[in-house]
Amino acid sequence: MDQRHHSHHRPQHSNNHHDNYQSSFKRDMDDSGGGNFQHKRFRPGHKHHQPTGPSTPPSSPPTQSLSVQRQLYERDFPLYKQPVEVGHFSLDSERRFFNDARQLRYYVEPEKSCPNFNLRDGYRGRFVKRDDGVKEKLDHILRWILANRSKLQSKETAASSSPCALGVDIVTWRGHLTKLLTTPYETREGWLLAVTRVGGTLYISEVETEAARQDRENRTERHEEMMYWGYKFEQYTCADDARSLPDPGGVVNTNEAFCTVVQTRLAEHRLLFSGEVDCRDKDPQAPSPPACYIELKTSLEISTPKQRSNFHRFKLLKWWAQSFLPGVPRIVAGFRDHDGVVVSVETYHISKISQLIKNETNCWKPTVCMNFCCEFLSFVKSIVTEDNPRDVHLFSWEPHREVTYSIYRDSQYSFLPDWYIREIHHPHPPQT
Ligand code: 0WD
Ligand code: CA
Repeated sequence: MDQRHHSHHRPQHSNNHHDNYQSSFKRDMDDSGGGNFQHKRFRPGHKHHQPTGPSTPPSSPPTQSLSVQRQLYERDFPLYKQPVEVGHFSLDSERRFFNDARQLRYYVEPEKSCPNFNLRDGYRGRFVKRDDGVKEKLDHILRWILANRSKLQSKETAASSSPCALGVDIVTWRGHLTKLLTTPYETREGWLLAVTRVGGTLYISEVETEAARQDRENRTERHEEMMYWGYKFEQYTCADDARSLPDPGGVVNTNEAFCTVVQTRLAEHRLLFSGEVDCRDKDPQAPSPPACYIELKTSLEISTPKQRSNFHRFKLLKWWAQSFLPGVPRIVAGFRDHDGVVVSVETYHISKISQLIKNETNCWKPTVCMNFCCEFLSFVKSIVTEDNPRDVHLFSWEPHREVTYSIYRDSQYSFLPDWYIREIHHPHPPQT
């Protein structure tokens, strides 16, 4: 077992995680007449010892694009602090926000290992689907921030009298970070990420690509139904409280959600993000969140070596990235046949996934995912220096390309609502 992957979440004290740093920033101009730092920075493949501190000194001119090539990110696993749950919220059947855990559900292990859940049941008559044409952007997270500002004003922030009002560098959805982690291995779907700096914090919110919009508007009936299957599996395995049982006869409403809000650090980037959590361990003795949380998945049953290999190379990458980020330790997967009948249920421990995929040729590496994400965040910090809610830097990536960006003011891309900007500029209300 690779020890580094055992200690994912633990701060690494021994060697500087910036050792062995190879820059993948790329300028669109010649590296002529640059200072010492630039010279090192842009020599491809050159290793150097970067001093600790900000990765982009103010003297360094902003770079124009960021390479996504895997080999640039094959270095030591970066520091990723154990994610801490700083709060949570719920969205009800009408998508209303509540600053509590009313939507948290409890995992109930299926009676048999071969449970025979029919995931098609209820699709026609007991399904309320969220309108995915409505773009909520970061609104729910922003609501949570306003309701919980005192919890964010950490001792650390107060002591350092940081100019950064929230005490974090990045605010985003976990799903956006998942996309960043998997980018070096993604060959099909690009992304657009809008970034705005306010009070020293960078807010990152996804913009739907034109291709994604077309896919969404042209889904087949079969695809629409299959999207329901995952939610139906949740209903078969989750109860509303620790003492009750699942109710497969109820309505599936995908407006409902329970989201955890976690704080962590990736190298020098202090992150605050939220992610939807399917359920928790119902044992009251279970470890505290996020360690008691369980991610639920469904996937086509694996019948051939080729299918197993593809599952390891593509699906486990996404599953690992999504749960690793918030520190969710387990995934329970329901394997189904083509008719939507679950034929087996298996548990995956996140900490064991890198071991599971080791013998796969051409496989993904956790360190590449994390180093790319880290470098993307450094890239964004170096470019988005204006602190203005009206400004958006739109970072754009398509498979086989580099990450590039464009700049907008008062455009369709502005995403921080007035109610948030007004409140966040007020002095932080005294704690009661
Ligand atoms: O409007 C949008 N485009 C977005 C909405 C973008 C990002 C997030 N969201 C909302 C989702 O509606 C959901 O409430 O944020 C919450 C989830 O955020 P996340 O955890 O950062 O997203 P992700 O990790 O991609 O998805 C987690 C789960 C999914 O589980 P699976 O096992 O399929 O990965 O959130 C659900 C889904 O169950 N989910 C959604 N539910 C309704 N509408 C959506 C969506 N658009 N996206 C993910
Ligand atoms: Ca899930």
